[in-house]
Amino acid sequence: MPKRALITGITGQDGSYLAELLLAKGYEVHGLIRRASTFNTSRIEHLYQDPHDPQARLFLHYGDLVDAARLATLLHEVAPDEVYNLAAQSHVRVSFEEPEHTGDTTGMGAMRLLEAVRVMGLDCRFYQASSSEMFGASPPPQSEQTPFYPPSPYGAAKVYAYWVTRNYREAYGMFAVNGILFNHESPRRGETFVTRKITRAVARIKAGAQNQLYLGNLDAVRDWGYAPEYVEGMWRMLQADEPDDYVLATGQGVTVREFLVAAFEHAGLDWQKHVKFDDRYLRPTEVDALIGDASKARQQLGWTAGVMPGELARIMVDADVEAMDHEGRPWIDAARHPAWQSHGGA
Ligand code: NDP
Ligand code: GDR
Repeated sequence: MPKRALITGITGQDGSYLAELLLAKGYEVHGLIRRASTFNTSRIEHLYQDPHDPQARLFLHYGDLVDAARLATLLHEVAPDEVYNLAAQSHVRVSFEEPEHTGDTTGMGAMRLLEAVRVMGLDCRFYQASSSEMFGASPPPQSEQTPFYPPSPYGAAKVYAYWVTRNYREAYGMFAVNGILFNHESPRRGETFVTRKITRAVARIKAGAQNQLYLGNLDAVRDWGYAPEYVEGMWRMLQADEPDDYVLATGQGVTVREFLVAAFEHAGLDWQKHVKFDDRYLRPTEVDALIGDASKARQQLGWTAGVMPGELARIMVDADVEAMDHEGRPWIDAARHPAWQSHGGA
């Protein structure tokens, strides 16, 4: 019998890479998706299999982390060996605008899923997508021992989810782990996170489809790794002999400005001619520096990051330039549409 995994957030950046990884390992993969009025499965379209096909190993199910009853019925139906809780309202600045929704999905959502596993009496392993944002103002390097000081409603919700995951491990003996992941990016990164916003703008500026790029704080330091490597780390955490919590990071910190320079230079552009400041992209409280110490994951899981931030910037620019070449004018026209522009930045 193949192992069976349930992934919440399968339509997101990490969910799509994790689904790929687990399918390649022979798993049967079940994903929770939200009903939307338009298709929201573009990141996993290439993995789609007709469920009528007897060989199909990817199955999608409607549901939402705010709907506890649905989580219970779905777990009963799927009976997974491994559950990966990747779903969240994951944008830090948006969490200041939608603090209650963020708390409900990013924080309470994890508890609802853990509780559904418990009441259904399932013997399965549980991964919680915890975040370096939980460290907030605690100075780098941050490790599993660093105290949390969450600087946003998103960070506070993730701290709740972290502790409730540990509590279910300690109270009920569940194999429940926290992966405390530092920023990780890819060509599939959401367009409103700063790395992708930059690399996408570079491609559009190069193609003449855009001239200016508006950004907020360029001095923040982040530890940016490559998402496909991080989902491998998630899987390794669930294969360990004992449940435990692990930091995944590159250990290298760079400023937003340094990432920006690397991305523009890779495309032969001068960033100073195109980048402008806009205070709407500032946060009420900012995290100055996140640089992770992933020694524990290296020693106990044999996991290390291979792609460092400079190479990551080049990978992402190349992918956006290529996508721009393929998509051509209809894409440019869509991007000029006023409705798109009003949703184009966060
Ligand atoms: P994305 O924002 O790309 O994906 C989030 C996913 O969650 C999407 O599939 C989204 O669905 C889904 N989702 C949102 N709200 C709900 C809900 N109420 N019910 C069900 N599904 C929901 O995030 P990433 O892939 O980048 O990150 C994955 C997880 O890891 C997140 O929990 C994030 O907070 C955390 N994390 C991410 C890091 C990073 O650098 N990427 C670092 C540390 C932690 P839809 O497509 O319908 O919007
Ligand atoms: P972050 O990522 O908040 O670290 O959360 P984001 O890319 O949003 O911001 C990184 C840094 O860049 C600065 N910045 C801007 N950010 C955005 N989004 N847009 C801008 O225009 C801009 N200008 C400057 C920010 O102020 C910040 O300092 C990500 C998410 O994936 C979380 O879900 C995850 O938990 C953490 O990483 C680890």
